[in-house]
Amino acid sequence: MHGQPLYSSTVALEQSLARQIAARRCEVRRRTSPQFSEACQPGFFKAYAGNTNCSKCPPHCFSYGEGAAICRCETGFFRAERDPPSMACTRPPSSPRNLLFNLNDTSLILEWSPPSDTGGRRDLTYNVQCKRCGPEPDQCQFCEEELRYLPRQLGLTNATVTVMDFSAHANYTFEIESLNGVSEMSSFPHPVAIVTVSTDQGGPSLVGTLKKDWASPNSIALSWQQPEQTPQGILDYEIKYYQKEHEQLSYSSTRTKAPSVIISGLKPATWYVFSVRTRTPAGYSSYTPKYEYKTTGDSSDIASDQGQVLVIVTAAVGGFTLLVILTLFFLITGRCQWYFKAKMTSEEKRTNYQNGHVPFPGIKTYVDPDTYEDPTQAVHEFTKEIDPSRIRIERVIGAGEFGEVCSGRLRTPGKKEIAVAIKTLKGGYVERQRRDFLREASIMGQFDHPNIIRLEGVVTKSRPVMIVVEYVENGSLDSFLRQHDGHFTVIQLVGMLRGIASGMKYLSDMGYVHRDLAARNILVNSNLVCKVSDFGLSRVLEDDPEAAYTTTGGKIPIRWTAPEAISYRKFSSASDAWSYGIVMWEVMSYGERPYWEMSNQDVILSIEEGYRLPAPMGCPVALHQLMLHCWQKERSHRPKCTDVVSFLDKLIRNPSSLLSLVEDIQSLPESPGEEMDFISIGDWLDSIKMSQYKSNFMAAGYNTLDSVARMSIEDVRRIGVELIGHQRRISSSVQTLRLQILHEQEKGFHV
Ligand code: ACK
Repeated sequence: MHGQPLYSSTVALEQSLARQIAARRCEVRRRTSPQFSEACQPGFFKAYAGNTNCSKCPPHCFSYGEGAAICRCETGFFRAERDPPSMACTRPPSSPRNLLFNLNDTSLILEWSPPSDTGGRRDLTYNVQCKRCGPEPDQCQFCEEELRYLPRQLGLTNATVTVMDFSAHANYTFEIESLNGVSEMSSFPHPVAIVTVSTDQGGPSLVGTLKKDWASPNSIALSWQQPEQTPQGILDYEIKYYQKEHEQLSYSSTRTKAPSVIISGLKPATWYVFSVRTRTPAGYSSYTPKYEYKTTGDSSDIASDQGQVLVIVTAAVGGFTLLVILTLFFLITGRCQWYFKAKMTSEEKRTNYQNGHVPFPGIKTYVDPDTYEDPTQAVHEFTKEIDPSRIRIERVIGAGEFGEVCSGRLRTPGKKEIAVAIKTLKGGYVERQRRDFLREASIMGQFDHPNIIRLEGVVTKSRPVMIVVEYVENGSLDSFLRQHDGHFTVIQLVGMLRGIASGMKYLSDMGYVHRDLAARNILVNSNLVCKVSDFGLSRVLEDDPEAAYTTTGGKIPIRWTAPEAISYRKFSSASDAWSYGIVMWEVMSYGERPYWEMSNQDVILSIEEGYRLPAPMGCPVALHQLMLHCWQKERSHRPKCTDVVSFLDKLIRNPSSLLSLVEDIQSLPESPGEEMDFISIGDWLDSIKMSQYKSNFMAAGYNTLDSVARMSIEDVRRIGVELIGHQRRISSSVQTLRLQILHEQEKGFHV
């Protein structure tokens, strides 16, 4: 673990608290020490001979005789090689709990809760063992290398693993064992949780050889023969690929209905491994054997591939016109882009994918309005012009960057009048402002999803210019949650998160990267349905008061943004996943500001050092784990929106999985030691800006930090902290304190 305290409302103050602890401990040891050179009494030890003090044996250790140099561990407890003599003896953890699996078409996700007893250590890891069993229980064999595990099979630190490449019609038994630094010292078998999974999918036939048609520095085109006997018909093919040297890390996959595909977004001069399987109504086939192909390294290679591009394109599109073929040709070669930018229709622009995103055939793809030379054309294409006589403005509800935001009514002939929000462009604008204002409408107009704010239309032919969207009764999610602090059940909060994830899945499937996902940019209706809003790429960031300029010149909402997007503007659906994790945290803490009052610079440095936001008060373990998953440094390890949606669905279907709260599993060892007693409750409350409750703590008998660290949320309420926001802040700091004590315990105190 990290050698520094975890987040609290003031990390710096907590660091200073830690220093104070050490200094005070040193002083007290000096004051209370027995004669320097005396032999230690039973129950005490002195690791080094000479003028040092005798120390009390730490928990689960004993010394019977006098003059002990080390305390021995009680039966069943151990000291790992690197544990200092001052550290408590510890034991192996109990087994993982609540092991669940979720099997979908391509992967099996195993999830579990941490053991109820961590053995007093924090170096908890998990290993996965797999056996493949026949009909009889004694017909089991180890799965060997046939399966792939993400992030890995052994030494997992998070309580989840994704298993891939399993076969149809097989029974797999997975054992999850929990381990810590003393597990190997115990002669007892490692405790395991076991689950058996049947993959009873159909087994349609394999596709033929996978052939490379052409390659360029960033793309590879593949084709294959259709399976000969597929009576039920082929729904589509799934192509799995990964960079050869990253075999065990992650893979990407895409689908196509045709027996060919162009995979783009690849690195130049790099080997990739591909395999394909078919999907029929009966299920998936096995994958083909793996084929390795390399992208080309320079422009001469592309030239040699161009002829083949045309052939493939011709084959794929059949009767498409020469113009389209040439358009693709020029797009791929990068020539004459200005010409086609002006001439392309939206359908053709859909092939101009964002961030190398390869959409599934048939799924609508987002078109960047900036690819239109004349942005008004995009407005015409994606929005409906509304006659202003159909709009009745009722009242001003807020202020946007371009003008007032009003609520009102919209009449549509033959339909019921509806409530709308109307964004106006204030008078005296320049053309660039008009264009930026309407860009949001051109983006929104392409979306149609219950969790995305719906565009009704625009007014551009008269003044004021307006964007009319559905009215969402409860306004922005962040202020809504702050106003209703503590009012919702966990299931209601998870339902909101599920809606946001579903909206984000829709956006990422369309190839749209939001870049500014935050609770302030989500709107909530009267049924608590959350709708993602605020579209407009760079404009959104200019508009966002949270966005700050980075050293690379961009304006970025630091607290919500993934490290790679802050450092080198690598925005992607994976960076949106990071922001989604922050939104989860905002929701579960009822609109608390992420990283509290830490400066942006401290946030960046802390994230870089590996720190992550702790669980908000009352947060189920499963949700905090999902947040941590979204905040993985390696962006390819973060969950996809589709995984998030199905995970949240599962939680909603099994509400009992939400019962285990983070504070429940962070229990303290029996005796955390005297060390924390030397920091006053007053100092601690000052550090979290809650000094007004000092007398409440004192009156209730909480006069040491050790006793405070054992408080539950209920205790915080009971001593008279009435404001929920304050309960939450104190509870969150109690958790940090608890982690700090555990951490100090683990290190042992060396003064
Ligand atoms: O937090 P709010 O009430 O929700 O204040 C802001 C304000 O306008 C400025 O953006 C509110 N707002 C924006 N769009 C909508 C909408 N579609 N429905 C209801 N309120 C909206 C937002």
